[in-house]
Amino acid sequence: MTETAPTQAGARRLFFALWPDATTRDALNRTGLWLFRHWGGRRMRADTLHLTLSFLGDVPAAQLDVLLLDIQAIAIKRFELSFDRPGYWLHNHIGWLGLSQPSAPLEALVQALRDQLGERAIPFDNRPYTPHVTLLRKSHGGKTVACLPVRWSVDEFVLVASDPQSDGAHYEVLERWPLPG
Ligand code: 2AM
Repeated sequence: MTETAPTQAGARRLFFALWPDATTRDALNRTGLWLFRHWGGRRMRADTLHLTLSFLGDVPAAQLDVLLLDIQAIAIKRFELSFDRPGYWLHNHIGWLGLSQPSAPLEALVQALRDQLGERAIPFDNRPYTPHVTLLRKSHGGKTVACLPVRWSVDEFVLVASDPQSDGAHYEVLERWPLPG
């Protein structure tokens, strides 16, 4: 998706996400290099790699306070994901890594977040959820590529602010919610 400057004064561009630990980030980054060799484009910086759970867009400061204070822990136990499916979208030239099998705990986590946002009348992008880690932008894509799966142990979700800059978006993790063990 295209990053543009927030439209409202004091608003911040926010999204909920899974943020990888160093080992997972390195594995994702290596897959990004592998896909880049096949499909070209611009690699995402390693420090920006993430899985979006719910994209909110520009959120006014007052609603950010509601998010920080009011979003409740979610009673979904820690779980594992296997990112084993590379893909390319023609419409936005993104190369990504996703899941070949749906993940019930991931879908439950996304739904629980959507429920909490709905209860608080906080708008979010409610299109069907397609889990993917963006690895390449402005890519030309190409023939199907096989990748080593990247395992991701999910033990928390985070709220992130996106700050568009000339070298791409910079992200700041604003808050973390651990999942029960
Ligand atoms: P993308 O990587 O497929 O562009 C920050 O922009 C994060 O929110 C990215 O992971 C981005 O997905 C995701 N996102 C989802 N919907 C978006 C939208 N409508 N505009 C911008 N980013 C969006």
